[in-house]
Amino acid sequence: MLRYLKMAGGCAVAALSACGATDRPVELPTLNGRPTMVLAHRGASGYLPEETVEAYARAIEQGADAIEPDVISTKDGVLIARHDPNLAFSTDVAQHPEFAARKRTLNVDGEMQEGWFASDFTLAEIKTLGGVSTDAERPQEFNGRYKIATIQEVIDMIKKSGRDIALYVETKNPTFHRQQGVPLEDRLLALLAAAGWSGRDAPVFVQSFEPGSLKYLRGKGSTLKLVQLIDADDVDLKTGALTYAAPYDRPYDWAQAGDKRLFSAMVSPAGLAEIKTYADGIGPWKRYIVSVKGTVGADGKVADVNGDGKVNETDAATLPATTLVADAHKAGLFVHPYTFRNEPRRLAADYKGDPKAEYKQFYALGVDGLFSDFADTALAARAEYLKQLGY
Ligand SMILES: [Ca+2]
Repeated sequence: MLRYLKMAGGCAVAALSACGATDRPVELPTLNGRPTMVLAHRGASGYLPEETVEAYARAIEQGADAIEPDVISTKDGVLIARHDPNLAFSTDVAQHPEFAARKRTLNVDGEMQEGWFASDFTLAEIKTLGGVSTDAERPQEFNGRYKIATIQEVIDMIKKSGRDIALYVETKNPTFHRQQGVPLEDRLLALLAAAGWSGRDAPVFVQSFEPGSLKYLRGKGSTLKLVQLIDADDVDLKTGALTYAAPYDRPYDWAQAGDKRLFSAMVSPAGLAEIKTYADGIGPWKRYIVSVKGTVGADGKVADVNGDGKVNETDAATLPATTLVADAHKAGLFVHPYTFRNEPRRLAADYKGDPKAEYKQFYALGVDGLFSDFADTALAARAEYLKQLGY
């Protein structure tokens, strides 16, 4: 296997003959030996309303290795970047009286949702909306100012950058989109092919929680790099065990087919071998790799260790890493966990409020990429990690 080797002291492998005898090669623990990729989750979503042109532009400026749009469809079949088909979650649609009558209740992956759905709007209509922050504790001053990006616009931004940046798309709610009469996969393949991106070496990753979506793409003969996402509902802070509750218990296409397995089935050796038949990598929630556990008090409840009145991961310590990275690598699958964030309120206690500590832990564990809302911090941590190794 070709390894990405550099010699301590900054001597590259290509210049091996010119290196001194004291130089030693450092082998990174990733599947291909290259540094972990930093994947800008929904663009620079820690700073700006997610999945807008501005959020992707910021992530490109930050130097991300890939930018991640979720893919949903408009009524007129245009693929746009948005996490949820329900526009109420991430746009100012509720402030547009001209669309008031468009509000309705719809079944999304088994959950009845009230709101405005992208599949009821044309692209021209959606372009009149502004993106808003989906996190009340992040900056709100940009709400409504930036337009929703189309996937074509994101592709154009990558090409215009002239840089080696990958497009990391997720087919969102694929079964739902088929039910709405606007299936995603063929349109996505056509869009990518028109960009000249159709082969294995294209700067593209396609991820999905639904195996059926990835299998459909493979069945169409696509050799693009495909990534099986692996979710869970939460962590039981008493034990560190992952919990499973709908709709985060299993892929929706499994639920539809009566397949009773949970997402957890995907991380067993048999599950990984099955994924390898139709995908190239996995995108697990990071707690499948490093979970967290709180302190149980005399009352049998998880203690509010830092005394902030809330019981959450900031009161919990990380557990030893699982074997998932090694197991997946053994199966020939790369590993891209999600989602890494800067806010102290989201960090386990032993990172002591320093998001770089969490990144460095995962880099050392050999993850091949990671999704971050703050690509700039992930990149800074990577530079420090590589420097420590002599790069
Ligand atoms: Ca607390």
